[in-house]
Amino acid sequence: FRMHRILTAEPSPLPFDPASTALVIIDMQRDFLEPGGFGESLGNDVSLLSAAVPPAKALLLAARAARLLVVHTREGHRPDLSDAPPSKLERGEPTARIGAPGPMGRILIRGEPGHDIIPELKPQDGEPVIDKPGKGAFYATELAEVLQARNIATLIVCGVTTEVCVHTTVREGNDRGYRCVVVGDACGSYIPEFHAAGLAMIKAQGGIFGWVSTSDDVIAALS
Ligand code: TIU
Repeated sequence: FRMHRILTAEPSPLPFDPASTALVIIDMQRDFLEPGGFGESLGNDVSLLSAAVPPAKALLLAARAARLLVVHTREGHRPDLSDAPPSKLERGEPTARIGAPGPMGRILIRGEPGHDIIPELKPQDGEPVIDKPGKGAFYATELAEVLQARNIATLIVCGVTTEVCVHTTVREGNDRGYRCVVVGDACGSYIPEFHAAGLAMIKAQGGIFGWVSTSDDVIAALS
């Protein structure tokens, strides 16, 4: 057992202790990754997210083997939509709005099939699942309490989408004092140039709000 390990990352190597590190998997839900859900209702080609699944699965298996805390998040709302602000419900010109019926149940609603995490990344017993009404995983959730209870200092973050929920969560985490490292190939976006720019923004200016690494480098550091 090595107390301190070094993760290869940009803009600089990141020392970390597995005992105080969590893998946070953002919103790998059918609603974003499969046709007929929220992502497609916004006009997106959801197949653009599928490349992130094998690296995220490999990361999940490595994190479990290294006994990291694994946290899964899901974006979604109460069936009565009481936790969804009108500004979110009314936004844009979607083909179907949040709460509307779709092939995977009501769009972005807790308890519906589309709200589930994809089968490849199904949470195990003992892995907290954080339900979040917003884009950031800290806003209006128990995430801070879950991390504090385990004395977590470093967050290894992956999921979808890079520039929306991953970015918002990392910005929130950075301001709360967590060292946040984003695993680029285990993230995905409907807009490839935003994925690339999103990763570049994090690590620019000396790592202005985090680090960027790869699934291979994280797995090597954990093994
Ligand atoms: N999880 C997440 O990123 N939610 C979004 O709405 N992302 C989009 O890119 N639309």
